[in-house]
Amino acid sequence: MSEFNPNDIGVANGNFFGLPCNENESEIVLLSVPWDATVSYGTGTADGPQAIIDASLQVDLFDEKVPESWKTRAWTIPVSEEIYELSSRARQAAEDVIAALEEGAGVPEDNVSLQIVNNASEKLNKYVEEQSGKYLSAGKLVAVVGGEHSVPFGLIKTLGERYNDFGVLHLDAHSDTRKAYEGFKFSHASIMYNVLENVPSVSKIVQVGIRDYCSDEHQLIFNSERVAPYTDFIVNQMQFMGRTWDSICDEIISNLPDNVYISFDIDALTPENCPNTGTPVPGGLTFAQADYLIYKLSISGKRIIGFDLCEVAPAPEGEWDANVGARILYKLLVYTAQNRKSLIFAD
Ligand SMILES: [Mn+2]
Repeated sequence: MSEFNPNDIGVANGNFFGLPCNENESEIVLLSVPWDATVSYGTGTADGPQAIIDASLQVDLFDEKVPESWKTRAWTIPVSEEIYELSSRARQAAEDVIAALEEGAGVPEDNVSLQIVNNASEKLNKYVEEQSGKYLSAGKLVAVVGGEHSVPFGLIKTLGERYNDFGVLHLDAHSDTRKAYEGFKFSHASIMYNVLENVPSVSKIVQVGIRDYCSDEHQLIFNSERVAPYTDFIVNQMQFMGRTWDSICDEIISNLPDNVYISFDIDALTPENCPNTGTPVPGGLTFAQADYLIYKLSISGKRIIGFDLCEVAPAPEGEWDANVGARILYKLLVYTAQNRKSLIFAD
């Protein structure tokens, strides 16, 4: 710590942002989950965590609202090769399933390829649950970096066993409340459906930015007392009629209980911020709006208990997606550190 100069360029020490913190010293652990087994459109999110680590070394560690942010006690669990390979194998099976569906053929539940994908997803969930449980038991805060949006399920489920009541602030272009999309039980498009079904301690999911979802999802999110939908249209309408983003953020946050988990799908942002993500959609939040919403939550008096960042897909020809992803991740990390106070190294 004493030799670390936050004004220098980041050092590739395996940690996100090259932060000077080891496993023992850490109070936040970042769990990379290189997984894109069930993506329906563009692949590549399995390479997200490593690309964000690489891009994160270019992020300036100073944040005007969290001046000591470079002292955040965050350590990064090394990216698991085993999970990356399991994802690649499951992805091949998933392509067989998607091809059959696109030809109009039905895919029964006992289809071999479908079972390979669903079994792989169960294994992944177990891995994330085990890692989360290990570090939560050690008193640390756990955050997941995906990978596609199915990956934080194990963390949210594990938090559900430790908290009686918490909310999810869900930023996304999609509602992700489909039941077993394309037959994949743990699809990226089903993460919030699976949370509602399997994690009863989640009393409220507040969705922001959603603008591409189906009629069944509309029925569910507008009729469930456990969901507060702030669709992109609703939020834009408020602004067009003169509401400020500041007051909309306050309203969004007021729907959440005291303990809050943040689930950030990068496609919540406008597509120029994530051109290579799996399913980019026009519209969405600007970087500044998303930053301000998370910041406001962090100073709202509510307690952030974990977070994820998913669906960042690096482009073969440039690092823009990973660059934006790294900056969102840094905001999530340092605002959480400030929110939890004890997470900063004392001088
Ligand atoms: Mn999503």
